[in-house]
Amino acid sequence: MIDKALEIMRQGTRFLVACHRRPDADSLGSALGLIRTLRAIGKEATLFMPESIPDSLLFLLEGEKGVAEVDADARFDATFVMDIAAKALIPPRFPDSEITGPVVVIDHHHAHDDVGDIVVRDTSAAATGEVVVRLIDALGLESIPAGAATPIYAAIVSDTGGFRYSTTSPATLRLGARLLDEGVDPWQVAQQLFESWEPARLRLLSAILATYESAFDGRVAIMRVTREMLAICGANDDMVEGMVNYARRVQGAEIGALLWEWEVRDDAGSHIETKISLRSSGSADVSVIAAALNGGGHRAAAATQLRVSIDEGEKLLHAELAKYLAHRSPAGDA
Ligand SMILES: [Mn+2]
Repeated sequence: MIDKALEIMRQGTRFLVACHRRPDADSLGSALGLIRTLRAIGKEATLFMPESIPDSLLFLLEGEKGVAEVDADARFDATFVMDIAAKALIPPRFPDSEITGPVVVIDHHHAHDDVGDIVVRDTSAAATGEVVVRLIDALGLESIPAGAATPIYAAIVSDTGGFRYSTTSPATLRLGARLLDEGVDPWQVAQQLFESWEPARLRLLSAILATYESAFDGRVAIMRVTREMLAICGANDDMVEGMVNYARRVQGAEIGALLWEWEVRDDAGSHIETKISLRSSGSADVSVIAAALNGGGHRAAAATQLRVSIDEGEKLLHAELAKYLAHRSPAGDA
């Protein structure tokens, strides 16, 4: 499908580029990389940005003015959606198909459903940013277009956990080197992405770490975050992102889990549901546990959201963990 996507990029003139719902560094970085590539080949490109961007990613915009809504009479030759594996992740207020034109998905996940009219999905890529570079090369451009290198680098650094995850391939590292050759400042990106915490976030980390409990003889590390903890710390939900990874780093823990009280607002007011984020430190496949709880994800990272209290959510999680771990030896070679 990459040929079809290239044909659309070459033949069209006006494009819309969107991230997935609640954009992260890979989604936004690859969107900006693609936008600056489209402009480099003489096209018009608009960033569709219906939600707020986390503070840690604002540096990537560099003056880019996204639009929160698209005019009813706007017509695009195609709309790209970056880093999206499921229809449920299409952003809010996504325009109708007569406005968007064909929807082109650029992604690296294993798909959950058939989102998109044209799909460029490379599951060997560590990040969608890496797929964008494949498009740049396939277009025959001699170098990474101006303004594209830093967002693409941020996409890759973020999705590989700083070139640490097993998805980091020789090609990923070569691409990292190539992006530094293009002038990317690695510390600037790392500092913005990982080392610019508001004080409230550090207080929240401290509160979450204090809830740590070891379960199943240390094979599972469980932490939680409640609305009350967020309020006391002056923190918001965006700041919870990534906290589950601290559970994964406990020695002997095959699985790290974070139970998260989540406020759902709807016409009837608001109510509390429980999100459960799961991480594997290696061989455990947490997508199996998430799927048993009506969620999804990958082997290494998965999640679900249940219409239950946090205590009830913990009970349900325990029951699924018990089933899953019963079939595995603690050494993890089941
Ligand atoms: Mn990604």
